[in-house]
Amino acid sequence: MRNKVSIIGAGMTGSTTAHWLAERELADIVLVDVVEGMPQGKALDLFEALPVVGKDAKITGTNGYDETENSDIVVITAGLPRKPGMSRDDLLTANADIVGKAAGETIKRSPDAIYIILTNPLDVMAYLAMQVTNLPPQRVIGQAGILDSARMRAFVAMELGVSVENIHCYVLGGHGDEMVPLTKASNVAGIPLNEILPAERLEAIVERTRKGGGEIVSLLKSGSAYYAPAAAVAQMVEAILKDKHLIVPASAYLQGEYGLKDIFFGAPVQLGRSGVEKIFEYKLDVEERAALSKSAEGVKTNIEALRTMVKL
Ligand code: TXD
Repeated sequence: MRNKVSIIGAGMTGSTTAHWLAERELADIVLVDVVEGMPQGKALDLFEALPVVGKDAKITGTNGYDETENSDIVVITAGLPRKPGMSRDDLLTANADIVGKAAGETIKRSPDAIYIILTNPLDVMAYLAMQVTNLPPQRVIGQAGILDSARMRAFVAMELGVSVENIHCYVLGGHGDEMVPLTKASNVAGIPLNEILPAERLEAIVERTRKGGGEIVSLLKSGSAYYAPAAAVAQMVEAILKDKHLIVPASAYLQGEYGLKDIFFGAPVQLGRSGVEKIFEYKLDVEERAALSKSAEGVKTNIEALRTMVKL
C-alpha cells in the first residue's frame, strides 16, 4: 500500500509541495482547497505530467475532506499569504480560523496522521493545530527551519562560490524577523562560518536570512515564496515516511528545551515514522541565548493573542 499525504490549501505552496512529492514518488496525494475546480484541475494536470517523468502516484483534487481519509501525513498550507509590507503576524486572525477548521476536519478522518503546518504565523498555527487535533507534540511539526537554513546556505554559497552541498547552516527560533541564524554551529565543510567569512559579510548574510521571506514578497508583489518552502516540506515528508531519523531544523513543541515551555519554536529535531523523535540542544553563547529569548517573546505574545481569540 502506498503512503498517503493530504495537502490542505492547493495554492502556491500546496501545489508545489504536491509537485515535489509526486516527482519523488513518495505518496499518493490529495489536494484540498475551497476554490471550486482549482484543486481538481491542478491534480489532473500534475497526474498528466507523471507519464512523462515515469512516476506512479494517485493524485486527487477536491473541495471536501472525505478523500483525505486515512492519510499518513496532513500538510496544512491553507490560508492567506503576506502582502508587501505585512508581517507574518498580521495574518494571525484570518488564518487561525482557516487552520482550526482544516485541522478539525482532517483529524476526524485521519486520527493516525502526522501534521506538518506551514500557514503563517507558523509557530502559532502549529500550536493551534496541536490544540485542535489533541495530538501528542511528537505528531505536530511546523515547517520553517529547513527553509530559513536553506536561504542562509544559498547566501553563503553565493558569497563563497562553493557548492551548496558543502554548506550546513542552522537557524533557530521563531519563523519571524527575530529568528536566530547560528554563525558558529553553521559551517562550510566543517569550518565555522565565523572563521571563513569576514564579520561584516557574515552579518549581512544573517540579516538577509532574517528578511529572506520579505525579500521574495517584495519582489513578487503578490504572494510569497513557494519553491523553497515546498521543497522543505518534501524533505520532512520523506524523512517521516522513510523513517530516516533525519535531523533538521523545524518548529516543535518545546517542554523545557532551551529553557522554553509550552511554545512551538524552531530547534533541531530528529524526524522519523513517529514524527519528532528527539529535540537537540546546542550549547549557545550569551548573545545567542539573548537573541533566542527575544524571538521566543514574540511567539509567546502571539500565542497569548491566539488564546484570547480562540478558546484553548
Ligand atoms: O515556510 C513556511 N512556513 C511558509 C508559509 C512559506 C511560504 C508560505 N507560508 C504561508 O503559507 C503563507 O504565509 C500562507 O499563510 C500559507 C499559504 O501560502 P501560499 O503561498 O500557498 O498561498 P496561496 O497561494 O494563496 O494558497 C493558499 C490557499 C489558496 O488556494 C486558498 O484558496 C486556500 O489556501 N484556502 C483554503 N483551503 C482550504 N480550506 C480553507 N478554509 C481555505 N482558505 C483558503
